[in-house]
Amino acid sequence: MKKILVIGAAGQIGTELVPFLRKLYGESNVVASDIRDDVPPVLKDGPYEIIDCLDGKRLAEVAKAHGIDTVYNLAALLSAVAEAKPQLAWKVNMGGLLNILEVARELDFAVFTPSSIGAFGPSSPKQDTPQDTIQRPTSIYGVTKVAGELLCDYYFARFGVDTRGVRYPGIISNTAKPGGGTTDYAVHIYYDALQHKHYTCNLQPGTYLDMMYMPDATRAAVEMMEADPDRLVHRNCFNVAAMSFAPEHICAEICKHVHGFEMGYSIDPVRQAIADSWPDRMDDSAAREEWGWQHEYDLPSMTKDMLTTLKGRL
Ligand code: AKB
Repeated sequence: MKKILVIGAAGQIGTELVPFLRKLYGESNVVASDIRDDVPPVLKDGPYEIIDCLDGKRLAEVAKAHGIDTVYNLAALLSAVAEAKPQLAWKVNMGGLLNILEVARELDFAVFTPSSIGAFGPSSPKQDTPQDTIQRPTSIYGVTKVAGELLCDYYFARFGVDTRGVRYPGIISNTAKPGGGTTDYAVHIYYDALQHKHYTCNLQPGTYLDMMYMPDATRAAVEMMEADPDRLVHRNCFNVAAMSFAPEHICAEICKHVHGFEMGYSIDPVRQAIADSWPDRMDDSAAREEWGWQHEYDLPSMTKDMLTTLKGRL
């Protein structure tokens, strides 16, 4: 049985990944952790520890105490907030990762670290962005994501640490709201549609981005960590895709369910510049070939599920 530690568990992905992992592997086998104690109560349905990813000593103590063999490293600043605090973004995204890899080398555990569509830049092909292509991101978030992919590859090649990861699109979910990303609008729009019948979008019409519904995102992480290592040519940077749309398309889909819903625009120049530098649509055939990745949700099925779930909750 696996013994898993999730670092940075109180964010958008962690609050859904932790219950998903506990269902699969057993409540007591999944330790959730974050830098603070006031976290969503669901994280405390099983073991919970306070860990600052910049404190390697504490991380090693917790990993030893629980006999951890797999770490999901979710501690990171997202793209828009990273642009406001580039030095802190480097410190957390790279410093945290380096600490985790060092402890993994010492204690021999596997590490999942998400990369992102942010690892691409304006000189990467925008359509069907290949698995292996030019990566010259122009945001600090993207710089940390490319460097993180390379660092994880290095720790595998040099020290044999079982490092793995996927390049996530924007993730849409209905439990914890995302904090400080460029793709956040595609979450907030559902809340505002139900609560106000109006949404002000901070990206321009025609801004295509890859997106994925949370149930696909959590399953991708687990399937990646369970994949047969002998089949993996790439390890730390699999493109995973599910749907690609622009703001007007998600608006039109919501309009089918929420009578009278309207969307206006007030463009955030920082987010717009980041979005313009990212792919419109990634090619994820390597993930499909090497470990059988398949998405389940598209824009219509996700929208139906998001609205039904949120209606019950709001
Ligand atoms: C962000 O917008 O920063 C993230 C991402 C795509 O990595 N959601």
